[in-house]
Amino acid sequence: MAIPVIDMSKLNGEDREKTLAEIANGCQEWGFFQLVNHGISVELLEKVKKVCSLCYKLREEAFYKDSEPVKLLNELLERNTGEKLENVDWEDVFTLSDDNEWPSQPLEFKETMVEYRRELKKLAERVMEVMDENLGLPKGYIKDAFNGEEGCEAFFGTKVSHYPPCPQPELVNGLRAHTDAGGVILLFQDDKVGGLQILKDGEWIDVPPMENSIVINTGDQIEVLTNGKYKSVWHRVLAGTYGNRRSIASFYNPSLKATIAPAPQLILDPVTKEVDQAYPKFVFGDYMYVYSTQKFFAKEPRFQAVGAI
Ligand SMILES: O=C(O)CCC(=O)C(=O)O
Ligand SMILES: [Fe+2]
Repeated sequence: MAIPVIDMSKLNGEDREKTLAEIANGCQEWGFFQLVNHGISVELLEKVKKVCSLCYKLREEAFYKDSEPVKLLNELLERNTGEKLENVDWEDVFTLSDDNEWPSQPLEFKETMVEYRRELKKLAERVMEVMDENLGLPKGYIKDAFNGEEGCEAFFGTKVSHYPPCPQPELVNGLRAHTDAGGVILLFQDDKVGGLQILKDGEWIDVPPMENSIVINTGDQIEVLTNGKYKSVWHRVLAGTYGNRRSIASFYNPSLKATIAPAPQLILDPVTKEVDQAYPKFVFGDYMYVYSTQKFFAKEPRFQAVGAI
């Protein structure tokens, strides 16, 4: 069993219907799929790998000297109780958005990542339009829902993560299991070092590295918007003894002010034709407030909690 690999260029030719169906299946049955021939140039992707790795090199010493996971793992090993670390992730991470401070080194970092984010945002919007079409929603429905009211704009963030080699990977997670809070996530994984797994039918299965592919997954807001048709899927990253795994996750999320609710077109039971709205309507900022303390727990209580606000 392997997560679907979909050739996105085929959307433009005679295989369009088949490719739409593959994406629908990826969203509905898997919640994760890999896109190849997605239109982002190899040249740009190679530059992104290079600048992110260089950037990490400048952070590496601090990771091993002062970071929370390293300190906690050392303390745990001193106590020698056989416990596992449950409250921390073995990762080095920073986030890029349109209005935060970015690393100033290496010099090509900024220009490369500006271009990368511009391209990835366009790719996210293309993927969302395919979802609109597959769901029978008007073109632009998901994007408009994420933009919210006049004057608000969807949030596009990019999280640059490294999972450095860990001396005791059985005692700590690279990233603890969770579902993503937001909308559509586009992940540019390491070429060689694996570790990402998704929970499928009760089993953890690998999302294998695939050079220059982009992994797509959907978050809790797509689950709400689709009234549960496209479920957000649990995933985690295992720590490893060898290799430093790089992964660059870009999140296309609603504006914090956007109101999110199941699409009216998707709340009718196909058989009884009765209204069956399985999720509440809420403001995304309220959801993030709940998520900030409940990220690594089951999502259903989050929907309940935000519905009660
Ligand atoms: O690093 C990865 O491959 C996954 C990252 C992730 O799941 C997240 O940032 O939410
Ligand atoms: Fe995630």
